[in-house]
Amino acid sequence: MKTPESYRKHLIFLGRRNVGKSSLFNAFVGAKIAIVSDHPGTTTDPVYKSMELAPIGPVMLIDTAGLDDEGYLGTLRTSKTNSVLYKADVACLVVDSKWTDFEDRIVKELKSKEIPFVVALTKSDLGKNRKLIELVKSKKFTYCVVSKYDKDSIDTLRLTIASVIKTEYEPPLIEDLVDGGDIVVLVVPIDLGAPKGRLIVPQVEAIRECLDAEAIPVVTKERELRWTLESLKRKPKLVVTDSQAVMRVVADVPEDLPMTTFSILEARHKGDLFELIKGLKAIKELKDGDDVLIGEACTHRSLADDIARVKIPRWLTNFTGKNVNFFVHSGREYPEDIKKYKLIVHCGGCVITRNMMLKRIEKAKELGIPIINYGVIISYLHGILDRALEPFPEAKILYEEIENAQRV
Ligand SMILES: Nc1nc2c(ncn2[C@@H]2O[C@H](COP(=O)(O)OP(=O)(O)OP(=O)(O)O)[C@@H](O)[C@H]2O)c(=O)[nH]1
Ligand code: SF4
Ligand SMILES: [Mg+2]
Repeated sequence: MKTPESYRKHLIFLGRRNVGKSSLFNAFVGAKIAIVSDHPGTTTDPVYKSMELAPIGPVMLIDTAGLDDEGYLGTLRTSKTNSVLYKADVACLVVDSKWTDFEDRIVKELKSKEIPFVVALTKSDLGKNRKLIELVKSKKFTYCVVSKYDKDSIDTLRLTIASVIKTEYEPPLIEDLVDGGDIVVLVVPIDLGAPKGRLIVPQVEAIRECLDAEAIPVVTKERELRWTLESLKRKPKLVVTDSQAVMRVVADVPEDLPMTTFSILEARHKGDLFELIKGLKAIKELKDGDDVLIGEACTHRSLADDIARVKIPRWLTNFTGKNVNFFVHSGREYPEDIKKYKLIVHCGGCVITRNMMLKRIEKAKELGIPIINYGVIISYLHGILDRALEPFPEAKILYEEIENAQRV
């Protein structure tokens, strides 16, 4: 249960109202978490439940409101369901007695978002889905015939869903950059923004991956960094710092010692480092009055000198000299309408899955909106991105090409 949400596969139950989504959700969980009733429109907001689901592993199950809901409230519910789609690694499209335009529309949406899905033909105990089975077969969809009263059918559905989940290569955070015996210095500021009594996800992950690689992680605050480096008998392989302390750290790390930031490691681990570097092209093209979206994947308490609301706008304004409008969006649901933005600056997305982050990047790419992450932009605006990209030579070449092209 302690697996962070960002490591869980997200399984979403979708379908029209009253088809039996919440019943299947509860059957998977093995408890009455979501309200079930014969009244259409019972589920209004997405319902989440994290659990271990063999053979998939840690999952986040998401029950949703019916997608055929009408009226103002209905539109609100369906738009919430739509925004949850960005989280899905896999979907279970629940259908009871008939296949309608709504199912076609949902399938189209799932395909366009490349979300694998299984059609659950439910309420089989009522014996009414024979024709539906033929139809779904003819459409060549992966399907399962189920009933909430038949435990075996629920087990088959679970295995079928597991079989369609994509298992893609996920670049590690740091493990492939270090070897056994290497010393890695991790710089972790403990300032007002640090959570009480613990470290944040990328810091914990980096420590764990170093240990997995049999490397030696040395954790220090930025103020003690110089002294830490002087105390080490062997030269470290790499220094990794929190982006916000990067200027101070650069000053204390000798030129011949490679360094980078947690956010740049996250850009590769959670997203697409190349795409997030390409977005830099937009910075010098910003004009007065342009809109810039600052996206954060969680709603944390904002501080007086908040990175999204104060620091990035200040640094970007100083760098460009332009009067740009900044909009901050925080939270796991991503805004549907991002067309107006000339640039998106996104956080490292440590609390969301790689798949969710890639979807955010993909959406920006589709609309032709450049996107950068905090780590890339902070190092860039402080003139040290070439240094921070040292562990990633190909990314560094791409960055140099962008810089050279803009110089011409
Ligand atoms: N016979 C039978 N009835 C079922 C089955 N699954 C669900 N139902 C019934 O269908 C009705 C709707 O079930 P829900 O699980 O609330 O459906 P839902 O899709 O979540 O509905 P909304 O939240 O309103 O969109 C309830 O009366 C359930 O008892 C099933 O496998 N067999
Ligand atoms: S703002 Fe982004 S990077 Fe920062 S803690 Fe939240 S999800 Fe993680
Ligand atoms: Mg429901």
